[in-house]
Amino acid sequence: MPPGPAGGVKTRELTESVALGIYETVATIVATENRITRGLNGGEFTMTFYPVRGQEIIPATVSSHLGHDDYMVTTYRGVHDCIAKGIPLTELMAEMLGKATGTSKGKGGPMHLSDPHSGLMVTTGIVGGGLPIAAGLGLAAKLRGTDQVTVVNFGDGATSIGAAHEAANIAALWELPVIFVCQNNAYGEHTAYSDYTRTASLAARFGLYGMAAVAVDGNSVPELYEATGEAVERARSGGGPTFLECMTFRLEGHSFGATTEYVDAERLATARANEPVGRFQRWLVDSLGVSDETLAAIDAKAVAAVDAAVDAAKASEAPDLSELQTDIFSNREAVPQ
Ligand SMILES: Cc1ncc(C[n+]2csc(CCOP(=O)(O)OP(=O)(O)O)c2C)c(N)n1
Ligand SMILES: [Mg+2]
Repeated sequence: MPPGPAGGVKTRELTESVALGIYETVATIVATENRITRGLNGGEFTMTFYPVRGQEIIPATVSSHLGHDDYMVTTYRGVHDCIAKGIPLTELMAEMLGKATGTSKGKGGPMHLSDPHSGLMVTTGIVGGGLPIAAGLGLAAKLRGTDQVTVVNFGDGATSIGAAHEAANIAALWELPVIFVCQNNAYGEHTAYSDYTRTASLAARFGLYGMAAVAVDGNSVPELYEATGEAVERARSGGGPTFLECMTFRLEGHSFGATTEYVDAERLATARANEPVGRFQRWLVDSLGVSDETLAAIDAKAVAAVDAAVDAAKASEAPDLSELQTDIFSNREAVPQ
């Protein structure tokens, strides 16, 4: 990627047009999850899938401050991040369905999405593995002298992994342009937050490395918009990293088809009543005067785009067998055949 200005700097005012842009991304995320769920439930296709319900607005909002040249790193629970960063839907769906027209010719699949063209650099299934990669991307941008920002998304559980702390420490020390976005959904797989740590505040814990760190309501677009805007501005202007603990709740099981009987029923009911997409819609209507018809039109457009992307992906071929060992090693000669 050539060095140069990222070009995504926006004003921090959450205007109607910015808010509706965020809503378009949210609607696409919702339509994608609904379409995948329908396809999996009906046996139309198979894939591993990690629901993102409850976390939709976090990347949609942070990405409204980013440009194409900025980087993002995410996890297996990352379809919302991939969409928000701008991976073209047709290539995204083709990759998730293992087709040759996918971002990695169908060889990465839903757990290993990568599309450097849109800045979504890596998706990893190694919990906590994204943070050191993000620190490396941040260091690269700093050494090249660009103003590119790297956003790394990870779960609350990842903060119990050593690599996360190594990355946070070095990012703070070297003032790297990295934003650590912890999507705290209150669970690490089937383990509740309070069953794996006594840390009351992850923001407070990571702030001790010497970087700006704040907990935000991960279900509030205005709050996220302000916090993520400040973090992007700081990183872009050489002010170093930020840790954002975005508080939310996982509304589905850990993975597609998994049950939630271990989740506290009262907390789940409260979280469902406060779920971020409906809350954002109400805010758009009540605070900005956006009409229900406008939102419905955005929803319909998103559904049509996702349906078309899935249709195109389904019509694509699977990768040819000859592709099995291509694009894997940078120096294939050095690999024993
Ligand atoms: C290094 C490593 N350890 C364990 C696992 C198994 N594992 C998969 S998902 C998960 C939970 C991670 O929780 P969190 O970071 O909160 O992310 P969430 O699934 O809630 O998005 C674990 C432990 C893994 N993939 N990688
Ligand atoms: Mg979690």
